[in-house]
Amino acid sequence: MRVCVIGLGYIGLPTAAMFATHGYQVTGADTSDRVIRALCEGNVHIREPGLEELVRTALGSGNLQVRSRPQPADAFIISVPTPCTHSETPGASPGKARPEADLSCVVSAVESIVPHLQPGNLVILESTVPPRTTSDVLRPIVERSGLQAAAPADDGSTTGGILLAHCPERVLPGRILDELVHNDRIIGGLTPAAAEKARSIYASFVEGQILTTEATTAEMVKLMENTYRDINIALANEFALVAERLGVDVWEAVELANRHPRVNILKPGPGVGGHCIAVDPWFIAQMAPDITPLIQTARHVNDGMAGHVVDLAKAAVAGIQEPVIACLGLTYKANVDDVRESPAMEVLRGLHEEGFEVHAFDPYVRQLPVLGACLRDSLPAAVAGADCALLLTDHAAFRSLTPNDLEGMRHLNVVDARHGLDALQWRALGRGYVTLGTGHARHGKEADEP
Ligand code: SAJ
Repeated sequence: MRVCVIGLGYIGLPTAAMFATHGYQVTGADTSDRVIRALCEGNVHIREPGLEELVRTALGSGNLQVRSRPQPADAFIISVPTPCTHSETPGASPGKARPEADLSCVVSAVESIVPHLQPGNLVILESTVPPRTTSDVLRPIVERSGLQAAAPADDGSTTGGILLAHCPERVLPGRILDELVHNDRIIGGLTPAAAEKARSIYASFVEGQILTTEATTAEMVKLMENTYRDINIALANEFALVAERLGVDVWEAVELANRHPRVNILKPGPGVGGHCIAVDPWFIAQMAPDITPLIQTARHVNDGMAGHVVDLAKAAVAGIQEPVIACLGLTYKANVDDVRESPAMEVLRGLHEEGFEVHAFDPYVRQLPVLGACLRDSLPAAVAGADCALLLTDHAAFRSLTPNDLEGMRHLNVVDARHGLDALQWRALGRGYVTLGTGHARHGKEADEP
């Protein structure tokens, strides 16, 4: 059976490689020349544990081919980005302040397969989309092929029409290969026959349960999962702000509260990044803006945390002439190389707007998409002459930092926005150490000589 995966990004590439190493003839298509060139040379453009080996095995076996255009196949899997459109983005509805899904990549990916569609083909959308996208946006495009996407296959036959399904990816960056195999999978078919056909191909490598439903429910399930997490992170962030005001250590309080058997409060931090959790709640809100105040408020609470971290850094360098701030960690979470929607970028922007000189270092980042900060290639270079070190991402490499690692600083002030450092060790210094969500942050501090 031939599978064509459109979009060779964080999800599409591992998925293509999985099918190719489980007996399918796979074409991976991507519009980016850079991606195709890298893969043709055997290089994997995404850092993810185990992915390079898997892709090389798939390419080496001849079961995975990469192309700049889709090829005829029995099953097409669409795995392209669905970012948010903001009101200022070209094409966004005028006067809309609320972000909405930008479906342009999904639309052009589906349009690109229409000329190849044959009766009985399966089309699966993996990209995260607003509810009803499969039925209201994809179906009419697929039917431009002259084939029906809904009716003929209800009796279980695959002749006559196109089988259309939504099968949202649910894997965690950093654990993608493991979760692709072991997580339960939700498949929503436009018809039961479409869901069944999609189930049969994922069953080649999925060891978790495969649960079938209809397409709009599957779209909603995916969005509900990430919205649930966003709202719970917002709650943790709000607790952190209250704790600062009241002189409580939120980290200790959360740990104690989580001893309750039915409580699991998440971690406060500088905000929520990545291409999923910071975006997906808006896809629900856009379908029902008048009845989703909780979802929208949570988004605003999480987005507001970057500004709060800027204020903590500002307090830490108060009184210092022409202060320099060294930002450590730029990716949206620990131990990944992804800066999409990273709250660290908002912090850099905010510090720059406040007029601070900003140096930045992240072991996973070689280019800075934000103007106004200077990317350094090592920790010592980033902290040299700085008046405040601001931990924005708790990469493993940063968690064991000691004051000795920061000895090049002009003033030894440390703001830990992740609770990533060993608080006991740093607090024992009795100077210059502030953690987000603690009473220590409330008071700010005097700048100390190292
Ligand atoms: N974060 C916190 N506090 C926490 C947990 C996370 O501030 O307690 C922040 C992280 O630092 C990061 C952001 O939230 O900036 C998101 O990180 P994450 O690890 O929670 O999630 P993602 O975006 O890497 O992956 C999520 C996952 N969804 C859920 O856990 C419900 C993953 O399973 C999805 O497949 C993925 O979104 C996706 O593609 O939708």
